Amino acid sequence: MPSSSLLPTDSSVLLTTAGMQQFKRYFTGELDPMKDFGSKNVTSIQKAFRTSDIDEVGDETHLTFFEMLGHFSFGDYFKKETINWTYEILTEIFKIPVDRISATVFEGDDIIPFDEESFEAWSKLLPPTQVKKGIRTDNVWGPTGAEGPCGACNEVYVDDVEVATLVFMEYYCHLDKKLTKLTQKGVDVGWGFERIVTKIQYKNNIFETDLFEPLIKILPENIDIRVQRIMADHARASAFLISDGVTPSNKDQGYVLRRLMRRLIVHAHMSDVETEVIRELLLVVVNHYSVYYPNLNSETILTEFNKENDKFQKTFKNGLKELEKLTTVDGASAFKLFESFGLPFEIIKEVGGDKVSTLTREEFEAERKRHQEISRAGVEKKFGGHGIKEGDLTAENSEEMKKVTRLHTATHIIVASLQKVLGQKLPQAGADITVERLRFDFTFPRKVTPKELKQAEDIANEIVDKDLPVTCKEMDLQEALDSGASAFFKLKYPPRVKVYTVGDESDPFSHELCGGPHVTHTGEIGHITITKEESVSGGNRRIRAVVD
Ligand code: ALA
Repeated sequence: MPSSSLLPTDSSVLLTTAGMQQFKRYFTGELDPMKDFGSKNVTSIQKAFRTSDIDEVGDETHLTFFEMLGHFSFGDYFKKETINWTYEILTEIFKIPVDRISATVFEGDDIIPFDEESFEAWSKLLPPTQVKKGIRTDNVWGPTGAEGPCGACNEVYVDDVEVATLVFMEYYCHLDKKLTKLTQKGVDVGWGFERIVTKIQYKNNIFETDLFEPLIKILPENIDIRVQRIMADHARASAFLISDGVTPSNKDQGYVLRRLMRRLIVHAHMSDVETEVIRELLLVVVNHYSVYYPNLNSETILTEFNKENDKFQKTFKNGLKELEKLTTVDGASAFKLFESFGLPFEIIKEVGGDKVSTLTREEFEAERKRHQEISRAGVEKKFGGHGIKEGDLTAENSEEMKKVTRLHTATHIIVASLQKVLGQKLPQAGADITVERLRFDFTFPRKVTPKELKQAEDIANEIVDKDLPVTCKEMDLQEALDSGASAFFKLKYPPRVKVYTVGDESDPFSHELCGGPHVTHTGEIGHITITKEESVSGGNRRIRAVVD
C-alpha cells in the first residue's frame, strides 16, 4: 500500500505518526481488507512525523520526519510468525549477529496479561539475557490522546537502538482509556527505516547514512554537529510537510512547519550560513526523494520557504537582541518574543543560555493558549446592515436563506467527497456563499484533475440521493475536536461550538465544526454541480459549485 499523506484523514491526530493509522478500520473489522486489497496482509513505507521528538533531534537516532517500514495482518498471522520473520530478516537478510539483537515483551498488569507467547517465541531465538520483560509505557502500544486499536508490543533492538516495534492488536482503546476486545487479532509492525539503514551501512548514527549524507555535505564542516543535524532534519521535514499541503501558520500543522522553518533560518544566521544554503538543502531533498515521492514539488517548497523567510527576516534579529536584554525568561516573556518577533520556543530555549534554564515548553504553550482564547473572545463577526442572518449565513429574505442553506450543506459534502477522492484531509482556508453559488478554498499542492472533480461530484450526488440526515450537536470546543470534527483552518472558535454531522453518527460522511444553518436531510439540497477549480494565492485551491 502506498504511504498515506502526512495530513491524516483521521483527524484524531495532527500529523501521521505511524503506518497503522490509515488501516485503523481494518484492525477493528469495520472494513474488509479482502475486498479492498485482496489480502489480509499488507505492507507499506509510511511517511511519519513526530512532534514529540523535536527536542531530541540532534542526537544519533531521533528525527521529526521519518519513514516507517510496516507490515500488517488483519486477522491473519500473529505473534510467532511475526517474531520469526523479524529474527530472519535481521540475521539472514541484514546479517546482524545474534549477540547484537535483543527484544522486550510486556510483563503484564491487571488489565493486559503477561505476553507469554512472545516471550517464548523470542526465547527460542535469543539467549535469555537478550529477552527482557518491560512495563506498560514501553510494551503496550496504542493511540496517544485519541482512540483506536492497541495491544501489547515487542520492542526490537540492535545494539542499544530500537529498530522496530511489533504491536499485537487485541483491544480497542476508547477515549476514556477503557479497553474492549477486538473481534479479530491483528499485527502492526513498524521499523524505523533510517535506524535500520544505519545498522546495515555500518554507520554510527542516522546522519551518516546515505539518506542524510547529501544534506550534511552541503553544510560547512565547522558548524556544531548538533546544529548540522537539526538543519538536515528540519529541511527534510519541511519539504515533506509543504508537499503534503501544509503552509506555515500559527495553528495546528502550520505551526509545526513554521517552527521548523524558523529554526532553520535562525541557525543559518547564527552559524554564518547564507539563506541560500537552506534553499539548496530543500532542493537536495526533492532530488533525493522525488523518485519515491513524486508529489515533492520544488517550486511549491521554495515559494513557501521564501514567503516565510521574507516575513521572518524582518523581525528575528530584533527578537534575538530583545532576548539578549532579558535577564530571565519565563513563559510569558518567551511568548512575547514569539508574538512580537516570531521567535519559536525551540530557538529561545537554544540561544537563551542560563536565562531560560527554568523555562518549559508546557509553560510557553499554556501562555500561547491563553492568548488565543483572549483574541478569540475579541473577535466579532460583522454582518451587513440589511437582510436576515442565521448562524454563518446572511440573505435578503427567507426564500434566499433557504437557497444559501442548501449551498452551505453542499459545501460540507463536497469537501468530504474531495477528501475521499484525494485520500487526505484538506485544510480549509475560507468559504463564501451567495444565493447563486458556493465557493471554498483549501490547501492542496496541485491542480485537482477533471477526473477527480467528477468523482467527487458523483460521490456528493450519491449522498444527496441517499437523503441522509444532517444533525447538529452543541459541545465544548475540545470535545468537538476530540470527536474528530474538522475545523476551519483560519477561523477562531468560541469555547462552545456546534458540530454538524452528515449521515449516521457512528460512521459520519462529514463531521464539521460550523455555525450552521444546514438542511435537515441531504435530499433537500438538489443536484450538485462543481463548476470550477482554480488556483488562488498561498498554495490554495478554490472550488465553485451550484445546486439546482
Ligand atoms: N505502530 C507502531 C509504532 O508506531 C508500530 O511504533
